[in-house]
Amino acid sequence: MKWVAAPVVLSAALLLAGCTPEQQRGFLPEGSEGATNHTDGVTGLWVTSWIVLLAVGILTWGLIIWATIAYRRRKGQTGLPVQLRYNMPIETFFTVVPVILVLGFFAFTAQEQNKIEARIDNPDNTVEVIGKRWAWDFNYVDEDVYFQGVQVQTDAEGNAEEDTMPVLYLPVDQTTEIRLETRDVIHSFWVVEFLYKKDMIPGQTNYMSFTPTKTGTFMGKCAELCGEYHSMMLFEVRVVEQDEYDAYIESLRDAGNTGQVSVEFNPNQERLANDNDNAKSQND
Ligand SMILES: [Cu+2]
Repeated sequence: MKWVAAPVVLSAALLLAGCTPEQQRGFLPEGSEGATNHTDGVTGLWVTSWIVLLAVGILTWGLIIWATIAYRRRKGQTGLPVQLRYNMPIETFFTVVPVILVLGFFAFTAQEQNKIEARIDNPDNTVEVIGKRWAWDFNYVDEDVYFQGVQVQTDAEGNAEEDTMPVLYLPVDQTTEIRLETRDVIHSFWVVEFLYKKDMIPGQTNYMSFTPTKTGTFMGKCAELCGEYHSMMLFEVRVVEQDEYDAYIESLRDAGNTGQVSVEFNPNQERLANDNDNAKSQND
C-alpha cells in the first residue's frame, strides 16, 4: 500500500500547495477540519481520490481530443478509414489500469472505514440518540439524564428557527460512543462537519465512535427520507469544554430530566391502538 501511497501523497501535496483552504478540503463543509479524530482521514481519502480521478480524466479527454483532431477526415478523403482491431498491448493496458485503480480505491476506502467503524473500549462519554418523526431525544447515559427534542419551529417563510432546534452537547477531547436508535421509521444520524452518517433502524442499535477534537457548533440533520417533515428533522451539536458540559448536565438535572427516555415509547400509540381496534372488529 505504501508503494502506491507515497507518490500519490507527494503529488497531492505539490498540487495542493497552491490551493485555497476550500479547495484543499475538496469543497467539503467549512468547519470539518479537525472536527473529530476521523475528519482529516476522510478528507484525505476524498481529496486524493479527486486528484487521481482528475488525472485519469485529463489523460482520457486529452486522448479523445487528440484522436478526433489527428484522425479527422481530410479534404478529398472518401469511404471508411482502415479498420483496426485486436491491439493486445492497448487492450491489456486499458483493462489492467482500471482494475488497479478500482482495487486501490477499494483498499484505501476499506482501510479508512475500518478505522472509523472500530468501537472504543470503555468510551469516556456515551450518548443514546433516539430518532423520531421529526425530532431527536438524547439520553446522556453516564450522567443518567435526558433531553427530549421537539420538531424545529419555522418562521413565516418556512425557514427553520435555529434557537428551537434540539441540541446535543458533547465534551471536547473525550472518546465518545453514540448509540443510535429509532422508535418509528428508519432515520439517519448525520452531523455534517463530522463527515459521517449512519442509519437508525427500528429494533437495532448502531454505533458511532469518535472523539470531537474542537469546540464549536455543528449542524445535524436526518439523512434518510422519513416522511412529511423529514427536512425539518434538524439538530445542533455543541462541542464544549468539560465545565460547560457539566453545567449543561446539571441544568437538565435541575429541570427534573433524570433517568432515560425509553426507546419503546412510540409517538403513534393512538394510531396503533386504532389499528388494533380495527383489526379486532374485522375479526369479530
Ligand atoms: Cu428522519
